[in-house]
Amino acid sequence: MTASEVTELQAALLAEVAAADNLDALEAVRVSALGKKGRITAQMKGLGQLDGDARKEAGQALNRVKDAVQDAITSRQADLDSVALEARLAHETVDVTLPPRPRPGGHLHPVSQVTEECIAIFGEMGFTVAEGPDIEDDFHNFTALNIPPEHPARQMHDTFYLEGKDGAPQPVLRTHTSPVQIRTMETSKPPIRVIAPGRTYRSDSDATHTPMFHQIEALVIDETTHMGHLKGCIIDFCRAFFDIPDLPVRFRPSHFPFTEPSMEVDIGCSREGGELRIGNFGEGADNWLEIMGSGMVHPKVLEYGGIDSTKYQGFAFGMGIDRIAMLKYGIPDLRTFFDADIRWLKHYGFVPLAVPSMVRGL
Ligand code: 2NM
Repeated sequence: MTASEVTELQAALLAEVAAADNLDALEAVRVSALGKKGRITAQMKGLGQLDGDARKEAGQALNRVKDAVQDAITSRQADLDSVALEARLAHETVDVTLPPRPRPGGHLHPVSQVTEECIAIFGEMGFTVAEGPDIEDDFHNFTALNIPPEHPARQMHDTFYLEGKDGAPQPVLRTHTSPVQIRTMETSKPPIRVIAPGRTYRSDSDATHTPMFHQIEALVIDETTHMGHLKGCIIDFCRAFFDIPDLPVRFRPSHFPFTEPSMEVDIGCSREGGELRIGNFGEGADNWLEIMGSGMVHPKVLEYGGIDSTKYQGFAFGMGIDRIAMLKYGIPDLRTFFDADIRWLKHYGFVPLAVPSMVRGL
């Protein structure tokens, strides 16, 4: 091949590359030039018949053609790729600002929804979420909570005991989420502000009790945490959760082993006409509904959790998630929560993409 023939071949191939107006056409050009039976490849194979300097010179010339053609293909490919992308972008438009479809197929269980609502409210107040095991040891479920061995809450009819190792206290299915608070005390230093939502278990089954239910408990510990903080936190929570700004909240003396003093918390309601309604029904209204237990964490509990009770104090409270879900969403029967009935879920369930938040609403 003469030098001018080489130049001609290069010019012809570059023209073909430039003329390829889609990726398939470009690939065809590449194969016809650089493929196993391509025109450049064929010339390369012919080099063996030349000798010495002639072979070297022709080889270098062909390599230059090959590089030039390869470069042209690469750059043409990039151009065609971006043209193809532009075409797709123009064709496949997606408006990401559109709201989710109004009714996707699945639904969130009210327990999940209410848990998320609580996390949103307490999250806004600066609480973080803590979790712990469902299977607990005797220490975290009872002893550290100042529940002595003879306490009725420990008896077989309330607690699911599991098989344990010889000599050691039997493990239990946690009867409340309080052991999570103990574990939090053990592993972190005050100030502490956590909520512990989760499954809990008690050997109890009737119209208002299921053997597995859900609790959420809150714990705040700092040097000067006091009852005023407890009251403000609980009142704010109740009003936010039920979305009733003037909801009456009442604290009634009570007793728990793990708090001193202890208070039960009631919210205002009306039972007129046999129908329960939560809210403010005016001066002199005297209908109350218990929704949680609360108190200042017992110094012995702080010490069991490894916290110096001469320096720190705290408050805690707890409530049943299933129960507050029934109250808020008017679900009459607790046992239906665990029937896994798809029609029930469709009726009482929530749209998964409508995540509760204090900004967009619960
Ligand atoms: C309740 C009522 C009152 C409570 C206490 C604790 C802990 F671990 F800090 F001592 N956690 N939760 C508590 C206090 C729970 O539920 C009815």
